[in-house]
Amino acid sequence: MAERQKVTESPFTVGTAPFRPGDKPNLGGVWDAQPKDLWRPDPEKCLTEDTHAHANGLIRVLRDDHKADGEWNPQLSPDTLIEGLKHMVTLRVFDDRMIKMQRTGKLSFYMRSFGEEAVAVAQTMALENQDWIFPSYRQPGAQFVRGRDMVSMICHCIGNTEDNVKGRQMPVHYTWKEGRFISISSPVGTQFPQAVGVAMASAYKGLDEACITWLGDGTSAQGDYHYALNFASTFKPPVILNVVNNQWAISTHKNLATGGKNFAARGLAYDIPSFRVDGNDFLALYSVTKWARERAKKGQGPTHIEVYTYRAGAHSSSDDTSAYRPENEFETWPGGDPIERLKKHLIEIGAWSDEKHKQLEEEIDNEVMQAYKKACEFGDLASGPYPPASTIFTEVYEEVPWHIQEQREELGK
Ligand SMILES: Cc1ncc(C[n+]2csc(CCOP(=O)(O)OP(=O)(O)O)c2C)c(N)n1
Ligand SMILES: [Mg+2]
Repeated sequence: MAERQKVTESPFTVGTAPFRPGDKPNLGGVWDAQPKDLWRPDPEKCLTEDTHAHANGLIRVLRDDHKADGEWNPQLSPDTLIEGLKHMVTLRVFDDRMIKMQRTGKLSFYMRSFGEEAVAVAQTMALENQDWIFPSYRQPGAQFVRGRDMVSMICHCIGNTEDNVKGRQMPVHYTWKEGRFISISSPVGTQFPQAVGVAMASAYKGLDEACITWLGDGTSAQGDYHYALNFASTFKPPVILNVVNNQWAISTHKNLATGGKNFAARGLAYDIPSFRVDGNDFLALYSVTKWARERAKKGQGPTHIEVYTYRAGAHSSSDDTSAYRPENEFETWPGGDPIERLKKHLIEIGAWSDEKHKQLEEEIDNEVMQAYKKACEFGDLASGPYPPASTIFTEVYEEVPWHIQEQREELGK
């Protein structure tokens, strides 16, 4: 009998990260793409084929010298830019404080948006108030834009008696009805088909309401992403579909999530106008999202966007990046820090200063600490009080089924 052939090399391609612990990372110099490279198509008349260059290039507004340039410049007022900067700084300071709380045992788990602050902030600012937000766990910033009270956010993270979801969700898995901020789900990707479905419902009702949703590079390897794109392609509802390519899915590099050169171009095959945008450029993100919203309003259907960025921090408080990527790899990220870039732009146009920035950071840090103390009045992780155990039976069924009722009575004993 012939000996079974030994496979010495993998018979197929297995992607890996370009740099591993111990390597000297080099994620490239400054990007070749410049703001003047790509034009802004008419959102009402744009066909998918008009966006081939946009899906394979990179939309930027902020130049390397921090001046705004090109057709995609949204021409925002300094006040609006400062508002955006404040939301981003709030998110970063909030995240830093919360991770410290987690490290000292005051929260059970936490996830930061470090390096990706522009994403949810700029994109939510470009929407209308009536629009629906279907986030992943890395878009809590949308809540600051929509005005959610910080105390309420912290109560949720602690899971105390004022947690609006009564301890039923993991920390950072916010839900906020008043802000049309749909519950984050732990199984990743579910928000994509949901957003398309709600957008279809809005269109059916004749309402001017768009949906926006985000998922990560890793999650885009799941079926949910493709189901959503296929429905969006077929029914053309008002939805903005974002793939946040931050290079990593916990310890798995994006090279294992796609064999393609980028994520944006996948939308072209579904006949959806597709854009690749510098995710650390507040102005570019705002502008592309505004374009997509305008298109949705005109009844022209979905837009697909790759938000090109870098996860500067660990995946979550349970992750240790030193196991799989070089230390400080993020410092070589050519896209830079989104807060620094907007700050420098504001200084460039004479609307901001280093002193004002420092003062802002201090004010926000103080606000976060006050909010944390206030939240703890409703219970802390170590000593409670927590929502009563009976809440595991409430607000799920309109009519409680008999077997659940039995369990409820059992608990009561
Ligand atoms: C369906 C499902 N599979 C796996 C997980 C475990 N998990 C949570 S986050 C994550 C990585 C997601 O990476 P990505 O989509 O790139 O988003 P990022 O964290 O980078 O924002 C994984 C595998 C999960 N929560 N749900
Ligand atoms: Mg990712």
